[in-house]
Amino acid sequence: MEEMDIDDNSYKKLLTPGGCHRSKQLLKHAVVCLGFLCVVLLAGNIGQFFFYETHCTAVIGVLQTNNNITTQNYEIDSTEKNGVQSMYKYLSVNKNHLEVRMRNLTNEKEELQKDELEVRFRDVTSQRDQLQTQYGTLKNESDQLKTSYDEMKQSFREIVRNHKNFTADANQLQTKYTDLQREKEELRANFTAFVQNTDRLQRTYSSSVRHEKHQLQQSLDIMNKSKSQTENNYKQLLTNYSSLVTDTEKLQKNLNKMTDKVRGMLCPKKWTKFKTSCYFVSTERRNWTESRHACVDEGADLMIIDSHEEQVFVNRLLHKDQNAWIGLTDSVEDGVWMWLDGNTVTTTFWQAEQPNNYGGNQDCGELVQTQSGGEWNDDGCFSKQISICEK
Ligand SMILES: [Ca+2]
Ligand SMILES: [Ca+2]
Ligand SMILES: [Ca+2]
Repeated sequence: MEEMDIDDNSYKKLLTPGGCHRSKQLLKHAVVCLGFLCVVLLAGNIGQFFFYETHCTAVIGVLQTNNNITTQNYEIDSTEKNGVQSMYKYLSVNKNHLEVRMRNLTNEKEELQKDELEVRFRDVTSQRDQLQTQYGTLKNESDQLKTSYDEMKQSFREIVRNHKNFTADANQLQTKYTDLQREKEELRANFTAFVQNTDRLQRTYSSSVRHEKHQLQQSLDIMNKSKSQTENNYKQLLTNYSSLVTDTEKLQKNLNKMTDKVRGMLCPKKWTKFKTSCYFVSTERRNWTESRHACVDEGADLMIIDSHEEQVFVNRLLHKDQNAWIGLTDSVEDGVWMWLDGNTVTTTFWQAEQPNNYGGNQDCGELVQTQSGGEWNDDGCFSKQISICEK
């Protein structure tokens, strides 16, 4: 009967929540072991119960039979009767104890199953959350991969397009290379022909050059002879030219004499003759340009003083201190006085401190009547005064 004592503290210590939560794996093993142990204990208790029930009933029956026999045959030993009764009470108490323990074990088993389900639910929930997180991560990675795939696909298309372009360029370059090769061959052929021609010319050069040199030498001799003849002819021509110039000068002098005679005989009315020229002093006042136009209209021009004698003659045509335009100007280059026939003035009869280009605007010359035969002054061309024409 002592083997039926069970150590409850050991079971409780093993089945505490802290022990069950060490690990999922340990819990599973513990639950399996506890279940198996509970089944074994339950079977043992049930066996004990039935054993005690059977044996005690049998013992009681035997004892009752013996008691009846003993009562019938012998005097009943009151001490043994009390012992049997004590044993019966003990067995009854033990039976109740086992029933209570069985209920406790059943409750503990249900508690353990409930805790296990909660733990499993939490584990499954945690795994679901992890899977959800992993699913999100995988989805992001999938999206990134898809984006990368699209980009790579686009890049691949560009590469294919570039490849096509490169291929086309390569074909063009190949065509150009072929053309260049053909041109190179043609140039090489031309160069070879050129070299051959050069060699042929080089061979013929010596003989032809010698022949041409001989001909040139003959031509040079002929030209030297011609040169001597030409030089002689040139000298003769120079002599002839000098005699012609002399004759021309003589003719020109004769012509001048004839002209003087003609002019001496003809001078327009109101014009005054001096040597070979005719002079006219206008009465109307005009500026220098208008005065010249008036002279030109008469077939003349503003007078040119060629000598002091001519100036003295003209000076007598003017009244006392009268000014008259003559054909003298420095309008082309200030300070460079020229006659209207384009000749530079050499002999001058300027007044004292003239020409002074007064006011920076005196470019036309005038004859000023004086007792000494007249003097020159530069005046503004816009000034209106009389003029002297000569033809
Ligand atoms: Ca003159
Ligand atoms: Ca001037
Ligand atoms: Ca002046």
